[in-house]
Amino acid sequence: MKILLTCTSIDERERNETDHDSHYPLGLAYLQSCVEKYKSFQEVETHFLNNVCWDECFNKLKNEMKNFNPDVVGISIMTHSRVSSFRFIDYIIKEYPEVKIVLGGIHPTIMWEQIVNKYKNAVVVIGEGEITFGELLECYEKNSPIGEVAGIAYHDGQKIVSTPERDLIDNLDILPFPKHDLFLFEGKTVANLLTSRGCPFKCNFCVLDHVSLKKVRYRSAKNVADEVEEILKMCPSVRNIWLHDDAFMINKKLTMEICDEIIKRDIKTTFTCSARFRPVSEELVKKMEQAGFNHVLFGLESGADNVMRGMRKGITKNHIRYAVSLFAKSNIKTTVFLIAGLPGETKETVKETINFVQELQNINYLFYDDIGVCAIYPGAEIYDISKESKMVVPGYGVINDDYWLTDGDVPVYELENTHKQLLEWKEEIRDGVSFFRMMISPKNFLQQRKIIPSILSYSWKFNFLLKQPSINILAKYNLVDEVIYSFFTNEREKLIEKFSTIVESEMVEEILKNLTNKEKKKFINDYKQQRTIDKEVLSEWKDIISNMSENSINGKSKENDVEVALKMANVAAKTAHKKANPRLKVITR
Ligand code: B12
Ligand code: SF4
Repeated sequence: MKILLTCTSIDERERNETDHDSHYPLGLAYLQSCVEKYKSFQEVETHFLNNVCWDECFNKLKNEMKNFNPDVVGISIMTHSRVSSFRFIDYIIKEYPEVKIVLGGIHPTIMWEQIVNKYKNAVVVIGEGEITFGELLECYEKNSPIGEVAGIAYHDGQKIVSTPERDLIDNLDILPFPKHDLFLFEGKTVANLLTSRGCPFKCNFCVLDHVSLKKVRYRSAKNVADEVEEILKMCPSVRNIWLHDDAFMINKKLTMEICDEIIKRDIKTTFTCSARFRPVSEELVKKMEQAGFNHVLFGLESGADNVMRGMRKGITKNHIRYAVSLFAKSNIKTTVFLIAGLPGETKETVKETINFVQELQNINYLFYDDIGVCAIYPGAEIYDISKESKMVVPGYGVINDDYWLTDGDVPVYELENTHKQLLEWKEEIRDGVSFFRMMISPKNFLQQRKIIPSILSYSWKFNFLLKQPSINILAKYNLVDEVIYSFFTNEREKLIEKFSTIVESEMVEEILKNLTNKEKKKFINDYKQQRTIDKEVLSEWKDIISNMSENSINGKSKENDVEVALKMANVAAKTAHKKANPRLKVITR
């Protein structure tokens, strides 16, 4: 039996990512390795076509249908790629009606009923696919009925059938490593890996609980290190391994064990991971640095208390300050993601976010270019709220489940504010926190000027944009000797202060060049006032950090983070969208 596995375009026309280091779908890589390992009678081909435009994707798949001539086509669908996937399914049904179609991934896992109703000859695999898909193929091979396979939905000719829920794979170590060689080739420098699956939280904009059921499962440190070694052996050009765990670091003990194993085996590569602000500790950050971690990406989304509480991420400003301060002492770069327009966003919360992010930037500079706008996915709490409150999608009408059968883009959360307003707030936040926006207007410069010392430290530490210009300035102002001296005398802070003043005055000169005399006068006046305000703000920020106690950060509770998360998430699920997904009823019972 021949099986073609693929994912399809996100974008119909423009998307054409040429970055050969782009991330690849580990879900499909796991499916192929499982099918090959346990079902040796299969011939499998897997394609990664999310990152090309629709024409290229479609032509490739048309050729594959003709040349490879599969018996089964498996498509992995995200909400963003549903439109192109539906078109491909229509094509298969028309041109190859005898081919079996199996659909999986986050979108069909949530919208299985709608999809099976639309495609009566397709089977949806709900949730994790490794075991379910294998059993389904076995049925196809033996020509036996599929009704005994747990975790699927299909149309039996009369009605929609959903079989009993498939248990999550508890012991991830039993899985073969994902088939990286499908996506890794000589010259590729980034590989992807998962050390765990799932997240115990339920943020109001996220849909992950439908796959993970809020249960986190971990791999052993040994198993993870074995996979890392295999990747590096298979593709020696790989320099960085990107961990795509949903909640890496949530289990401190396991994170330490993974780091220890990497260190013990003397594995020479760097790691990037997505992570939570909590729990962290000095010991953990040091260990991660030692193991080769060089970049950690956090999801903050908003810096406003109200919006953060509504999101239910289970973190407070003090957790965030603490984590950012710990990483500031390391050589690990931190990125903190933001989303404009979450529930509760107002012009005040936008300002609060800018202020808080600047406070963090002052602790350890965070680099921003673009930021996200709150999008609505089926299965997210904000989707249910939008439906109940009859949110209107421009050009469509009141949102309902039928929306996901249209060609429409993933909509943004317009229940409280218009799309135009959300885009304006996104730009306002970028003006306040993005390095690239700093010099585009006197207003932005004044807003960001207090962060200059931090930007300079970051530039030097991570060889960032300002490094070369600052070397030129050092030469111009004869500061080279002082830099060398500061290395021996521990007077780095003083030097940065002096250096920042020079850089700032160069920036001010640059701004003045483009202003009329009247504007110059106003700017000089505003600049004087801003310096006084900034002095106070910086001193407030300093006080906050020095007054942070261990209790205010980690709480007095003896519960660990996973327990706290589960409590919060269960409350959320009970009140929110358990109707939308029967799988959730199981976990909230
Ligand atoms: C790594 C990752 C990426 C990577 C790689 C994407 C990729 N093509 O795999 C990058 C960085 C490129 C990425 C980008 C985006 N991502 Co992303 N990403 C993830 C992340 C963190 C991990 C994916 C993963 O490896 N999962 C682990 C594997 C084992 O699980 P899986 O993929 O779900 O597959 C299993 C099952 O679903 C099933 N299955 C899947 N496909 C199929 C097919 C068949 C035939 C069968 C039988 C079974 C089956 O079996 C698999 C094995 O168990 C997920 C979160 C998550 N945990 O899924 C978000 C996630 C998938 N991303 C998301 C989003 C929104 C995006 C973006 C659209 C963001 C943006 N605004 O640009 C872009 C899309 C652009 C693109 N080119 O793909 C959302 C999807 C929401 C939705 N409803 O569609 C998620 C769920 C994050 C979230 N918490 O909301 N992403
Ligand atoms: S922390 Fe929130 S956004 Fe991140 S995976 Fe968990 S539920 Fe989703």
